[in-house]
Amino acid sequence: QDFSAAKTIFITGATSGFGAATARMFAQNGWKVVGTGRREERLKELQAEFLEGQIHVVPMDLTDESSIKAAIDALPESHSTIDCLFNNGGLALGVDPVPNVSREQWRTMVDTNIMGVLDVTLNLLPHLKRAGKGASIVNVGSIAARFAYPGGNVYGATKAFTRQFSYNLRADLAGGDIRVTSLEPGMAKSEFTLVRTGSEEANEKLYEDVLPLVPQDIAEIVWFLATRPAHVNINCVEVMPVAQTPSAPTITRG
Ligand code: NDP
Ligand code: 8X3
Repeated sequence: QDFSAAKTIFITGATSGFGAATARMFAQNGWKVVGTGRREERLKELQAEFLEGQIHVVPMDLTDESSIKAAIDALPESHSTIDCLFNNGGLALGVDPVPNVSREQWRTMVDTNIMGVLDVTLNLLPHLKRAGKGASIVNVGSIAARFAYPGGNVYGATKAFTRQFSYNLRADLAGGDIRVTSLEPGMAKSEFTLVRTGSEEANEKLYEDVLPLVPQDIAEIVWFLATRPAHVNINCVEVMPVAQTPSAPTITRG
């Protein structure tokens, strides 16, 4: 098959969860995909599921600017015009409230969820500009940016950064072709809680007796966003499973 006229999505965190589901959905619909993440084996598995020339994979560490630059500089010509950037890779570490926290975990969240998104965005802008009308950036925030909960401390704050950066970036790009969306999911089943807690048991417990969002739900939203007519910018999408609600702030008595 000839993919020369196909559009291309660049995905951070394509090795798991939302990123992996989005990579598959776009590839199934004829797009070319650039899949990135640290786990090379998983990237190769993803690539092998599709036709030769459709998926370009490259290991990339969001906490390392030189790794980001190297991955983007080495994009093959076939995958170097980027129609959609899915800034998805990220993580939470720790569930305990302040002060029972680890400065190292805080630093990793800031480096990954904030600096990683900034470095990828800045380095990919020329490639998005080349795509012209209809190009888009989808940044993954979280409901944790707006709804506080104990233990959400730095994770939620990094996602509040993502949300405001999305809006500010749109202001800076005004008059150009690139759209920007802040996509803010609630509870979803992926490796997120396993990474956050390091515990299979905690992971199982969180999803007990509840129907969370699944990565495919997010992939479908990214597809919708990336395929709107070029003059339409959806600023923000907040999505939760029906089992979750934006509840009232809690009150502590006594
Ligand atoms: P997963 O843990 O399943 O996937 C996270 C992805 O991020 C992996 O592909 C991982 O790749 C990548 N990643 C993490 N750290 C780095 C790094 N240093 N360098 C490169 N890639 C990295 O979780 P989700 O799919 O759920 O998470 C995707 C995004 O969605 C995250 O930003 C998360 O904060 C956000 N989110 C998740 C929600 C949920 O309930 N699941 C709800 C709201 C938002 P690798 O380890 O191979 O590097
Ligand atoms: C993940 C959603 O509420 O578990 O971003 O932190 S939450």
